[in-house]
Amino acid sequence: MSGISQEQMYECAKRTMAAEDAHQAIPQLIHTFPHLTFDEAYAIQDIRTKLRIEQGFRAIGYKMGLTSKAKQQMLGRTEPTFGRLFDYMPLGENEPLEFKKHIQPKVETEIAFVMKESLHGPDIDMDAALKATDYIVASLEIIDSRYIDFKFSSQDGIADNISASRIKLGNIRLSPYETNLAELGIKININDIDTANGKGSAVLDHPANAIIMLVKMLHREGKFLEAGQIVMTGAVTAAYKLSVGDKVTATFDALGKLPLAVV
Ligand code: OOG
Ligand code: MG
Repeated sequence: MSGISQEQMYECAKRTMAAEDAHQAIPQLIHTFPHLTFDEAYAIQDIRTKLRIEQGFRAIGYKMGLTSKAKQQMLGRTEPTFGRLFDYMPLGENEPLEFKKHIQPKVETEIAFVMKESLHGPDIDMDAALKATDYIVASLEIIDSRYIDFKFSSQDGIADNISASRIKLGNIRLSPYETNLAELGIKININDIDTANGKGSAVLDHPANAIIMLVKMLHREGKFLEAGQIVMTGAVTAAYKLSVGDKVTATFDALGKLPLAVV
C-alpha cells in the first residue's frame, strides 16, 4: 500500500470529477501519489461513483477498457479495466457531441450488451453470459481523459473512471444468438475518410468474453452485474481524436449505422 488515506482518496476522486465538470485537464494523480496501487485506484473510482450518485445521477452500467489489441497497443498495456456509466452519458439519436463540454474527446466503436438477468460469481461461461443478455446494439464511446495530453498511468486511468464521457447506442436490437458476434464487422468513417475497420473478435476473441471478464473482476470486489445494466465491451477500432465540425459514421454489420456530429 502506498499509504494514501481515505481523505486523500476522496480528494483524488473530487479532482477528476471537477476536471470532468469544468472541462479542464489536470496533472496525473501519481505525480502526487507515486505508489498508488490498482486496489486504491478502484477504491477512488468507487468513491467517484458514490459522489456521482449523491449528486443525483444513476449508474446505468459498465464500460470495459483495453479489451482489444487496438487499444492495448495505443496505451502500451494489456490488462483490461472497467469503469462506470451514468445516466448523463447517453447521447440521443440526433444529439451532437458538444465539443465545449469536453477536454480532448476521442471516438471508439464498440458492441454494447444490455442485460436481462444478473450475473454473479468467479466462473461464469459464454453460455451464461449470452443467456443473461437481453440484446446487443451498435455503440460509439466518447472517451475524454481528464489528464493533461491524454497521458496517464493505469492507476490514474482507473481512478478517472477510465476516461468515460459519453455513449451513443444504435436502435437495432438483436439477440446475441441472432448474429455471430466474433465475425460482426465494424467500419468507422470520419469526414468521408474510411478510417478503420475491425470485427467483434478484436474484443477478447468474442465480445461476450468482456462480460465474463467484467463479472470476474466485480466478483473480486464482492459485486455483481445487475439486470438492466448496459455493458460497453471495449473498442474494436482505435480511438480517434475529435474536433469541431467532424462527422463520424460507424457502420456495423447487422446492427446498422451510427452517425455522430461534433459541434
Ligand atoms: C482508456 C479507456 C479504454 C476501451 O474501449 O478500450 C476504452 C482510455 O483509452 O482512455 O474505453
Ligand atoms: Mg471504450
